[in-house]
Amino acid sequence: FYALYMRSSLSKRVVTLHPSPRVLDANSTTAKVSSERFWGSYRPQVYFGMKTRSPRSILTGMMWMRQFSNSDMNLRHTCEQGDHLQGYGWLMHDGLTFGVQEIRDNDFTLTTEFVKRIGGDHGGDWTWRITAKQHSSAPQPPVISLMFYAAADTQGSLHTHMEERNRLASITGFSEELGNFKITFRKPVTGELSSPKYASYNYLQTLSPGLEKLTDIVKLSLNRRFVYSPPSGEKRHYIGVDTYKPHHHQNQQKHADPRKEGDFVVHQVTVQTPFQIEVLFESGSFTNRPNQLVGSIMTQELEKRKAEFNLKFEKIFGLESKGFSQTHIKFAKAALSNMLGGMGYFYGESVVQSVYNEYPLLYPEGALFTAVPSRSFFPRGFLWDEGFHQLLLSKWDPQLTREAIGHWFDLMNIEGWIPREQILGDEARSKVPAEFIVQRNENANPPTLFLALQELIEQLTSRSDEAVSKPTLPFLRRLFPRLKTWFEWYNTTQTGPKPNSYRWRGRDKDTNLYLNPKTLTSGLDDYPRASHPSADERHVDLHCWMALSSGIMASIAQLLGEPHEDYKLQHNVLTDNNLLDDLHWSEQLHAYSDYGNHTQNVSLQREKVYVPPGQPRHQFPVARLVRSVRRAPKLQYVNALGYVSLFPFLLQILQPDSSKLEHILRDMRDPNKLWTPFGLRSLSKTDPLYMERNTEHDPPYWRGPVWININYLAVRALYHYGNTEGPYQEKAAALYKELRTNIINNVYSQYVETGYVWEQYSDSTGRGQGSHPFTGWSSLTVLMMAEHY
Ligand code: 6A9
Repeated sequence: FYALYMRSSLSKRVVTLHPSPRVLDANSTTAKVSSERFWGSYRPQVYFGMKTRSPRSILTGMMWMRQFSNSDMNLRHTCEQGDHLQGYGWLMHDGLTFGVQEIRDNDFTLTTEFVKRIGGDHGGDWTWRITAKQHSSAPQPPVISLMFYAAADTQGSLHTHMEERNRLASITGFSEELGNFKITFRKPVTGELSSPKYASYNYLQTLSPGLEKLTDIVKLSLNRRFVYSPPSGEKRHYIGVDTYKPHHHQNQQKHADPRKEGDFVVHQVTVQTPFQIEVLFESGSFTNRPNQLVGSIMTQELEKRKAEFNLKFEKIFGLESKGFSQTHIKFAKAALSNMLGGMGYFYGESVVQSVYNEYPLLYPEGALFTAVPSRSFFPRGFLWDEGFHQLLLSKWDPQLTREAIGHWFDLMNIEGWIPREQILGDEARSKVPAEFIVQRNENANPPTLFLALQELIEQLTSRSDEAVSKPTLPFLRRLFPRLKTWFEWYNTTQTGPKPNSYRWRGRDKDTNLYLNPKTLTSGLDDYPRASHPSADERHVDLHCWMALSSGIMASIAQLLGEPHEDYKLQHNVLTDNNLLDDLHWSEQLHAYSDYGNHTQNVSLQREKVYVPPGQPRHQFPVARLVRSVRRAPKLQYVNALGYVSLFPFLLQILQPDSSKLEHILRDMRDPNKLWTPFGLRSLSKTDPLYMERNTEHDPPYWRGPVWININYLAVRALYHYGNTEGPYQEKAAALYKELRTNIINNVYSQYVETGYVWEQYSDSTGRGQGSHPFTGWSSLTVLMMAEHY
């Protein structure tokens, strides 16, 4: 009985939240407490949409499609790489009051702008302005349908108000947090002062069975029976949302979960370019507004915000005074703005598992205010990405950083674990394949939030604008109990076999299938580690993360007047260069290295296997790749040269006079090893696994390509060693200039050429590859331009 009891109570631990007071008050994101940040473009997964920072917000958004084109189904809504847009993203966004986005579709460009106006008790008003212009290459001005929508997430109500037969002129509504509100759809015009353009109107009013279904509902309701007949042109049938209840509706109702249903209203306007349309949201409790935020008033407001944005950008990053060209500055503004415009507010439950659970469990519901790596491919929170994001965002708006970090720490469980990938809510879950959803509580991810905290502390002493950094101290005080537990979690669950060594848990187990079993938890996925995962391993990158973290723990504890000696002591031990050399310096490689049960003599071999009946393609022998091990593994250094071997340098653990720096700087600058004209490649050209795929279906990822987060750390470390007295100072300073220039030039020219910032860059051609737009850590290029480290 006791064993059973223990088991069931242990099995609940993984889903039990940490008991200390939350970093953020439960009402911290409400309109009352934080009206300026209530509404925002907190839906990074759609091209254009806004919501409030509430668990069940009213959602607003826009879809669009081109009429009379050859390809029928070009409905755009969620950001999809498959849409093959020429580019899209925020060109300006202050993370607070306004944003300007440009979306380049095939024959036309949509500019989507918003401005907020605070007033009343519910977060105030906002206005959207959509401007459409055809490209000069377009054979004739395209006819486009914009579909504006509002959707209630299980609570709140929406009512339609018609003008003429089928023009939805406005929506009035009510929700718990917004109170009464009104959304008005203005008619399309060519310019601010011109009269309305010819347009056709449609609308749809229905119930949505879940927020992840909005695109499908619109698609299923489309009908070709409508006629577009401009005064001076031919009549043509166009596609519109049908005003009648769509047929599928009854079917869907049968399976619908009434707890997830919500009102869903769509206003479609079909009009030829060029045009401009405004949509207004007016809050019922905002009773003394001076005027409506439309037309010339909207233009004035936009101009004012743009000017303020430009001033603030120059004040913080100083790119003009550094002599960057206007196009470079435009790029940097877009990179920052898209990270700001990529802030999301997510709400829901993770799916988690510990060794004590037979099946995954649902984590308690929670909120996450976070930046995302990529609006298209992974629009959700990733733990170690966020530390890098906040390095940039904290320069712009430290309050935003404090709130993001606060949210992450409030998701910590009683053990001190924070799930690595946050897939919260149905909308987020619908984008992730099943095998990636479950998060396991033995798995870590680099504690990069310490980097962001380090920046916040530095601002306390150096920042001239004291009002901005002052709230950091009380913030740290509230954070501290959780921070201690988080640090302790790493320090106890990720220890290695020798004293003061560390080991990532959660490596791939099925070693036959992979050339090298992956270590997703380290963040460096397929970067080569010991060929045979075992408890004998020790990982040099994790050692360095812990060395860094213990130091920042010591600083924060000291700042708060808390006991800090133990952290300091641990920091001294972990940064002891002799210990580091004992644990991780490989004389054979002349570089720092992981250690473990390892052999280099592995390869993927094509093997015929018999697939048992019941499996797809059974009874036919099929060929697949299986790992063959030609020499037995033994305990030894892994000897892979690449990002992992640089960590003692990257995180500045090495003393400036360490003779190891000589080897590191030489390997970095060697074009046959790590140096490329586009930044440092992740794995040396000389490594046997360089650009090797891990399985038939798994191309190389961290085995050659250039990644900007690690390159940022490298540039920053070079800056440090280049400004610190020592035998390698000059060498570091020279490399700093070269590496910085290479990275900036390549990320910039790829942006100009392709329209996007990318997840990684080819080490042989510099071409952007992987997911795009990727304005997560690749946007750290801005900090390299500004030389803010
Ligand atoms: C796969 C695909 C529609 C991988 O940037 C986020 C992470 C990094 O933290 C990590 O270091 N990326 C890097 O190695 C992307 C991870 C994407 C996993 C989701 C599902 C969705 O299909």
